[in-house]
Amino acid sequence: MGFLEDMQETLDRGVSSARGAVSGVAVEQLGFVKAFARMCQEGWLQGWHEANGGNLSYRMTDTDVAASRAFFYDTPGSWVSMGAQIECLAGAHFLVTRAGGHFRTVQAEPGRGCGIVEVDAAGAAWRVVWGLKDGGLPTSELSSHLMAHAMRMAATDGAARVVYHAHMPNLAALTLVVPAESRTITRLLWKVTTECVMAVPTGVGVLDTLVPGSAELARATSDLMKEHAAVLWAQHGLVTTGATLDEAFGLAHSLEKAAGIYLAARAANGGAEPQGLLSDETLQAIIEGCHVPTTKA
Ligand code: 2HA
Ligand code: ZN
Repeated sequence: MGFLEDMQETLDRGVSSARGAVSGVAVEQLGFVKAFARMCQEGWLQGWHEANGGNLSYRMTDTDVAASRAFFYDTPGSWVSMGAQIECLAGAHFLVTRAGGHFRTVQAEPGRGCGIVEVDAAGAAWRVVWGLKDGGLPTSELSSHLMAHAMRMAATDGAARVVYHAHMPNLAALTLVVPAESRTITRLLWKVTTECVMAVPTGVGVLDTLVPGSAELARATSDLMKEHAAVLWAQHGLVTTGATLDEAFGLAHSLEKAAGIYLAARAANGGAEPQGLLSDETLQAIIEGCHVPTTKA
């Protein structure tokens, strides 16, 4: 889209050009938006976001909201019911990826590939207030994200700000050969390297196959997030959470790497369980010796 069409779109959404001109740094240039777009790019480069696969949301700070507000649409999108009242999200603003959008293209045009949604004062509905150009909607997994945000905020005294969903090949392959069970997969990944339990001390909750975007998937994910900062969806992908974009990405990266090492070792061993997995005793020694705050061992 050229500059003039871009301008027309902005005017159509009701942001006055005069206000935009006097209000300082455009939303696309703000640090949290640049970091969000960079993470989308990094996930794409990892090979975790084919086509429209994956989604990302970030709960904005008051400072982020104050820096962006002058650029919000004069005519925001209509309120959309969340189907539930989530009081801790009342008045929150989230930067989220676009439904059907491709991570590959977010960095090139953040105002199209992502947008800001505002939650109403009751915590019961959301609307688009910036970005998602040309009538785009937030990710199809928005209800999973919002419920996950609420659960992890409660689990972390409000520290959690990021929910990240990606389609990574090794973790998906793992769910094709190992029972989709939280304790089994957590312990297996922790036993692959001495670092995994430190990188992912809350382990990984695992859900058997559920319909993408469904209320059931959202509910089951948030239930597991009482204990786990990461939840694996069998035959689908991973959801991680964190206080920062880096933390959520690092969790995802650590789990995917451990899954890759396990699968490579198993293939090299003729398909049988590798002999060198850490023993229960060694794993326990690492947890105690490194004071790892695991939620379960
Ligand atoms: O955004 O990844 O789970 C597409 C998906 C749905
Ligand atoms: Zn997905």
